[in-house]
Amino acid sequence: MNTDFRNANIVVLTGAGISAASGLSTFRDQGGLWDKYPVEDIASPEGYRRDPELVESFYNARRAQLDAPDVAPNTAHFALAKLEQEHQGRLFLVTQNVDDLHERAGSNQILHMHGELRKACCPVTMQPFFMSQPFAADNLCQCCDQPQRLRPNIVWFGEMPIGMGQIERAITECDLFISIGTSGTVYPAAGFMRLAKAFGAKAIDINLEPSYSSPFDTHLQGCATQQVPKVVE
Ligand code: BV8
Repeated sequence: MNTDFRNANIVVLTGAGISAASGLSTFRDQGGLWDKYPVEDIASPEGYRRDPELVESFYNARRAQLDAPDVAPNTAHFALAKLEQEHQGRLFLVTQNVDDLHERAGSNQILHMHGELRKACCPVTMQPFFMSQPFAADNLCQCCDQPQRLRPNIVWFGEMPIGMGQIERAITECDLFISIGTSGTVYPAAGFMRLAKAFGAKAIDINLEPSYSSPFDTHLQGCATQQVPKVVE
């Protein structure tokens, strides 16, 4: 890490692009998830109410993909785990991703603001917990008098992302904001860079292409597996 930032408070925001090299589809690239599935039917509470089986099959398929032998953390995930080691307590990693590749690379302090594929939650309590079996009509919660159909622990459009207070505090206190592999189209995550800059942080964007119209201080254009290790070393 550049000597200027050795003692800095750093916030890293990751999106689907950091997991692309691990074989997980992004959303809005050519052939991405939203090319194959209508987002309003899949990633919204209304879509889930309309057709829970469709939504369950979408998330069951993505959960199964996480266990595929060729899906593993890549050098960008490992570089961030190394950065966490070096920046004990001063690195805040917030991810829009619902995969577990940051964990599998060794990162510990991770906030999944859009939820996690490997977790389910009761639609009443919204309490998340790890679940290995697939989502299905007879897969019911045990916490309610009237057992409820367990739903994916995923933040859908129109639902409040997880940990917003914690995220905003970290961003307003950081000296360096690094965005990796996100198109910057989904709020509130898409507004984090502006918030960081408003509080005086430097902002770096790592992306295959410039993802935001607004001015990052630095654009490192290229694959995350190449660019992230360079920033961290
Ligand atoms: C909320 C489910 C409020 C998880 C997802 C009008 C204007 C502004 C905002 C809105 C609006 N209308 C509605 C809104 C709000 C809405 C929103 O932002 N809509 C957008 C589309 C306009 N947001 C919400 O609804 C959020 N909630 O606002 O709640 C609220 C307040 C109080 C009380 C209640 C509610 C909820 C947002 C979360 C939605 N869930 N998905 C899942 O299934 O995985 S969104 C989905 O997009 C994923 O979560 C994903 O993480 C997220 C962002 O996508 P990216 O990660 O950026 O992926 P993408 O494919 O887009 O881009 C990949 C990038 O990587 C590209 O730039 C590519 O170039 C790059 N790349 C590719 N390969 C590589 C690479 N880079 C480097 N290396 C590579 N190898």
